[in-house]
Amino acid sequence: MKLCGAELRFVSMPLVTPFRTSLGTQTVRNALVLRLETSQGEGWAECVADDEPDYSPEYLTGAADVIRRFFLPRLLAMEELDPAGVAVALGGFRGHPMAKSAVEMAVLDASLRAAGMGLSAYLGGVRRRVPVGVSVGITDTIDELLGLVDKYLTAGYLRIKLKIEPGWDIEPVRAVRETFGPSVALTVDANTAYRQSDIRHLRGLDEFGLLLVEQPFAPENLHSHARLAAVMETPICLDESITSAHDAATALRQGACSIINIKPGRVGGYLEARRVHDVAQAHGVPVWCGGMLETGLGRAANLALASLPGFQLPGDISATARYFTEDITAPFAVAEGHIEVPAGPGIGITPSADSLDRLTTSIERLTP
Ligand code: SMG
Ligand code: MG
Repeated sequence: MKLCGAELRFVSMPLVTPFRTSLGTQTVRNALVLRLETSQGEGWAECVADDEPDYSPEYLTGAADVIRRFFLPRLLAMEELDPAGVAVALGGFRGHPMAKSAVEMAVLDASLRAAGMGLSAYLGGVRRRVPVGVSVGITDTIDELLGLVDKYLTAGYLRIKLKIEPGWDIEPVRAVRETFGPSVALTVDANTAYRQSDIRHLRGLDEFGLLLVEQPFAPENLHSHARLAAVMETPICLDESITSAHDAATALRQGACSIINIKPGRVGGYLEARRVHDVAQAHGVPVWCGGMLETGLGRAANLALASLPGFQLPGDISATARYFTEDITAPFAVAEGHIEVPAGPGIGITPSADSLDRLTTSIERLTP
């Protein structure tokens, strides 16, 4: 396969409600959509970087820049391009996993579309539909939080994840537990908001029977996660800390986590995500698919990833309507707590031209 050209597009999608985490409040999802033109047809992808470098060091316009300035010129110069070759060709460029993941995803889509194979089958998926959960942001009041959780449980979500930060942890978790009972699968995600000196406080979460506590400490701080894991009954799950299969092996060896949140963008692509899954499987550790408020493109590909056997917990792959009134693709809906894995070739979905045009704020074309 030869790469012939590319189109980089920014789209802007307002959120149905603001999404607040310990990192800040988001009211719009600006996304970078990539369309590759190859000798065998086109491939689509999105880059999941945020506007600002807060969740990770990457940010959206920076990702677009590294893609246009370094990644695409290198790939456009290659005679033979295949999905596994993308990470190899871009290996000399350090960092930028979300930008690399977007490029690899578009090459995967083009190549699998040409081969008539779906991403789930290619990765080794074993499920036609996957169990899903929902991530609930920090709210102004406990009442507001209870209203949201009630709405999502009624919609059928199989797991509720509460965003926490110092000052918004024990009380909201207690209120949700007391209101909805012990059978609700409940987790919390701190997005690195705590310090090692908070270990005693965090142990206070043990009484609520949570499935896991996600990323309480800084990404590079495996040591504090291991200290917490040693004294807490609730399993520790890492998100921001795991940027490769190698990281996953290191974290597991150090006892820093016993569950892993896999996000393809964070680890540099779907192929590395598969390797993180394999490392976890080899350790008998469950994984689940994280979310970055993806458009339908990333949502489709994440559903394929979550169809692998090691994805044993519901993912942050919610219905389109949880975030957007209009998406660039057809919407995904939840039925009985599950979303169907797209069955078509490649990532199994393409943008709808009308919606894509309506939501696009800028377009740029690249040729050899
Ligand atoms: O796509 O449903 C989604 C978002 C899920 O909470 C979610 N993602 O740390 O797991 C996480 C966050 C990262 C994005 S908000 C900064
Ligand atoms: Mg997280």
